[in-house]
Amino acid sequence: MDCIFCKIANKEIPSQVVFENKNILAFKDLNPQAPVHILVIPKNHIPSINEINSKNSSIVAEIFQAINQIVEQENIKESGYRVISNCGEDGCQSVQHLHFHILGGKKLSETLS
Ligand code: IU
Repeated sequence: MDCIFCKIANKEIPSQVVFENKNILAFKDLNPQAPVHILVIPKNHIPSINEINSKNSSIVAEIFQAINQIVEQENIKESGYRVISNCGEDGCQSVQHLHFHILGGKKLSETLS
């Protein structure tokens, strides 16, 4: 499958990895929108939130546990941060492999849209 985040997960394309376990990879976003901008992905291909179901949803809990470790590691746990997953065209999802943005390291905009 020609998916860039699958290739990053498989280490066919290099990335700046900040966290990894059996099912999850987290790496620095190539085009950071905040001092801390990390993407957290399942290693298995899931296109977006739209494809989360009873068979694969446990990965979402695993990802949020990983996020909890990552924000501690990146020293933004106490100051705060934002987690975003864009979905579909109106959500401006540009990579069709489920990913969660962690943004922090500065006071973020109050507007979400
Ligand atoms: P989006 O939610 O699908 O718009 O986010 C995709 C993100 O993936 C975006 O912030 C890109 O900068 C980032 N990214 C990356 O870090 N490395 C890549 O090789 C590619 C996109 I393609």
